[in-house]
Amino acid sequence: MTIFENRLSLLQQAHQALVTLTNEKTEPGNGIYDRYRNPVLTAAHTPLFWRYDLNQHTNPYLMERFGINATFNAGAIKWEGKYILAVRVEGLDRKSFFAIAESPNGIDNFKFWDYPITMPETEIPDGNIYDIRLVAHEDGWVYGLFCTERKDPNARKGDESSAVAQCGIARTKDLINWERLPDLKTPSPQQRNVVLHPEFVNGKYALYTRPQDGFIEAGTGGGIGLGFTDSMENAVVEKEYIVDEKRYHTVYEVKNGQGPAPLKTPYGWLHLAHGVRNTAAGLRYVLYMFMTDLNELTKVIYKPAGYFIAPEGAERVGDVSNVAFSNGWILDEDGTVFIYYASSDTRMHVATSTIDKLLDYCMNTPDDGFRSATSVENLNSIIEKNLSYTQNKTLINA
Ligand code: M1P
Repeated sequence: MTIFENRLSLLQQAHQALVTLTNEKTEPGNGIYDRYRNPVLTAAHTPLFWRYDLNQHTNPYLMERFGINATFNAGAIKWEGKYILAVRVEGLDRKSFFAIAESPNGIDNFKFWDYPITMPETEIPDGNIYDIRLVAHEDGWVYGLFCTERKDPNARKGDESSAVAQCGIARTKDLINWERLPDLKTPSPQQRNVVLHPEFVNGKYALYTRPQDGFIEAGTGGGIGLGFTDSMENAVVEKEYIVDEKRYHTVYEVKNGQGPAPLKTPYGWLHLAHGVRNTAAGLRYVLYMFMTDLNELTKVIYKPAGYFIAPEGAERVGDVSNVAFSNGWILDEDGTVFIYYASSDTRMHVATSTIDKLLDYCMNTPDDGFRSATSVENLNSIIEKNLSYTQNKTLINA
């Protein structure tokens, strides 16, 4: 057996075992959602025929020719009965692109389509594209809004890292052929985490934005914004209304950003977002939830205190450690919600819940009183109820 044949056989066995691995819930969980034992996608899930030249004559050592560094921050949609992720795939060269992976059940057996998405460029080519949010809008198109990053044209000589982030827009009818539209224009010098609301609002398209002063710092940007545009073919948001602001001593005190598009429920729009705080160990990204009024989209009506999902165990370590990030979820017909989140800018996971549980979580979890004393009040109220209930039960049983 040649080196090539031996390596190919080992690689194929390992890849096949990985992509067909059955996932299972980790019990007992917190009652709000279930986490799963295995990530749903890692760099090793990408097809061997992406990473290797499989011709023995041109690649006798069966070397990687196009290494993949990470698969993370995926948009999500249910499409023709399949659970679809539009994954941010990052090569060893640091460039991200999008590729579709599909699963029959949403929790395992994700397989990449043969080719990544060929995203057309605008007149000013993108340096890097990432974090796509997929939305089936009521206008009939599936939109992909993503971050397009380009070198800052005003960077001083020698500064090779300053960049400008803006919102790129593309649309499709088949997830294969994408029409690129002009980038979103807003009053903010930079934008990331822009998400299309799935319905028209007073005949306009509504967009969640995240105004930011610099490439990293949100600065005076304030929080998750909402703006309106007449058209997506020339999307212009004149004014951004801050829906959910960053705030001192919370999990979103440095910055925050809308996750996937919100889900419509009879009680309001259900939002998943990420919040960032600073620590001695660097930035920490967690997910949190809130709800907005069905008709007044800028009005937050419920917001549980603290985080919903934080990176746990092995999730805490990766290319950018201590990060949980989500830009995709899927609501099934039976009310199951598949929450796709990435850990530490490295790999994708799923957590499952239901609309009923997420509503219960949002509507019945105490909100943040912003002081230690208010947290103790919230805790005492739970303790008092539980203890009096337990004592009453003891009396009844006596
Ligand atoms: O590295 C963590 C995340 O940082 C950015 O998110 P935000 O704009 O909120 O700071 C993004 O680059 C995101 O892709 C990344 O996961």
